[in-house]
Amino acid sequence: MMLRFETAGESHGECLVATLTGLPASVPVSSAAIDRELWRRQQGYGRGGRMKIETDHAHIVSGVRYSKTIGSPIAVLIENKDWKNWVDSLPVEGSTQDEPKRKPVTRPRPGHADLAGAIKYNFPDARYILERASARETTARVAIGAIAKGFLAEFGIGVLSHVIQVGPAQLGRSASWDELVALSQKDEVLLNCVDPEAEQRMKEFVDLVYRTGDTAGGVFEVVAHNVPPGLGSHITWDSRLDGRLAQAIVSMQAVKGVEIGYAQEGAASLGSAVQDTIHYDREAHTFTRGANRAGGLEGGITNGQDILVRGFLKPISTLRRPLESVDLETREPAKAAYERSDVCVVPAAGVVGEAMTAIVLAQALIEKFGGDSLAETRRNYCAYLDQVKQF
Ligand code: EPS
Repeated sequence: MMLRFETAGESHGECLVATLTGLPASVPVSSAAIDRELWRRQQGYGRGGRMKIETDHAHIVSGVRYSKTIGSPIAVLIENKDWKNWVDSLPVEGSTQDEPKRKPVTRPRPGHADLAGAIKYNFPDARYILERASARETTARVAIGAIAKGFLAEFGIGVLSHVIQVGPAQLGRSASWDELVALSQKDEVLLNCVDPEAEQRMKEFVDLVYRTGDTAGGVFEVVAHNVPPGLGSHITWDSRLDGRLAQAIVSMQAVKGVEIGYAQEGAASLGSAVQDTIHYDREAHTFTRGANRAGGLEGGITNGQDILVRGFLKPISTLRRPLESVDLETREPAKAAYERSDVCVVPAAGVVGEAMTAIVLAQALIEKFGGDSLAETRRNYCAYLDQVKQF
């Protein structure tokens, strides 16, 4: 992979860290633009108490000078304001004398990484597992995704998201790119749905699950607009871009499924109704398609239509009315642990989905066009677009 990113950090540790290696030099980077994405990720109806503590800010410490990349690895730090409440129980150094200050989690939550992680890492309780498994980590992904978005914007490519389902409440229609742009510019985010009536139904469902001590899942859709044809490849399993996008989306906390285009609907339909027919516009000298049910990808290659990727989130596993579990110390039945939690995070997950999609597209773009400077990448990109025009 020519463009690589990595994150470090735990939910209640000092900070989150993210690095991005392999972006060409001279790509504009704005910490205000990154902070705007971090803010978007913190929004949404159904978020819990933690978001009242945090105001996420990207502190860029390397790889950027005078607001442009210099080709070296970029490192970003994001402070956990909550850390001050955890310094004593999660110290970096210390001895067993400090043990009483620990906050063990001995009643694993069904659906969380708690039990599987504790068994695997041989910890007597799940504290260290949940600290890293927590969706707090997605803050770092969004910071890197914002930089990837800035890079893609240099090629006219945009990546945005919206919520199409919360619990049983569905949007039930597609959204235009302009609607998504307008949504992304709002300064108040409810459920990040383009339709006020559907959003109201989603809100009512969140209210209902909140009242009953339960949680809500849902579906977000990421749309990548103005993507050139030809990213990704059919030639090997791991160069297929649909597979790479699916991995990126399913790697997100609480995401249990992914769909590219109208996959679910397609599986229940006839082939003649599913494929996007091919046409040719002689005046514009370009191929057109009858629809975009394939979600912009055929054979693992972008076909020039909008990329549509949906992430399916299970309801959050931390419940105010906890489920049956077992105490790891006593092995007796016990209710699962509860400290505090969100009730619905589908809008936030959409923003994370945008970040993951932007990173995968930036990787595919750099693989295809290379370049150590933005000018070189752009030259290669434009030459390819000329070739496509002449095809
Ligand atoms: C999370 C638990 C909650 C969430 C957290 C994800 O955190 P806390 O345990 O501090 O209340 O709010 O999400 C974030 C902190 C975030 O920034 O999105 C979990 O266990 O996954």
